[in-house]
Amino acid sequence: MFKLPILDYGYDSMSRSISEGVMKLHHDKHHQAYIDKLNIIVDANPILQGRDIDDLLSNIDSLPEPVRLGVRNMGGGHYNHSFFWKSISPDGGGEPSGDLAELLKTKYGSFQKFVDEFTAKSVSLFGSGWAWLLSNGDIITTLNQDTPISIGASSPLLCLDVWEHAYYLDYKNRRDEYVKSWWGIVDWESASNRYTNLHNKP
Ligand code: MN3
Repeated sequence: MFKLPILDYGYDSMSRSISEGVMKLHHDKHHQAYIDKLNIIVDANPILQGRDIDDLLSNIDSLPEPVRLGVRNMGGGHYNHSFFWKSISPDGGGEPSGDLAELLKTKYGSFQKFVDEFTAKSVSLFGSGWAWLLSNGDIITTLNQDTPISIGASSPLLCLDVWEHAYYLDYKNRRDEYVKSWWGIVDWESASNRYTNLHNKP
């Protein structure tokens, strides 16, 4: 059975971008709801049992048709939110260093140009979805709870939730202000570590 990950920071520690109330609601209610619905599907389908979320989502096309959409939506919701919590930190903000900094500079010309492009894609995404930085340096968006690991994309390093539930209570319709403030809590250290670990894989 899947469980809600415990955050290693306080709900009130992101308040320069996301209020305590939204953090709590988003984690305790929205993320939990995806897990509850995923567990109902897993409970009813032995073929899904004992498998981790990466395995299920990476092999989504091989799952039985009747459960595929449920795993895609509810499993994706669990995976994406888990990744989102790891993408932010009370000590976040600033810029990456090391190899990841080099990658972004090589690919976009400068860190600021990378930020501008990620911001533009996040703000202009129509409807609900996610923006991702991948380990090849690409910026992609996914709709609803779709996830890069289901579409054979490069491993994700960082993600941003641009569903309205992520920001509406703090920013109303001003998604651009939410995205702008989010750069101040981005956990570049964990993104850099993910990038380094991928490169050092045997
Ligand atoms: Mn969300």
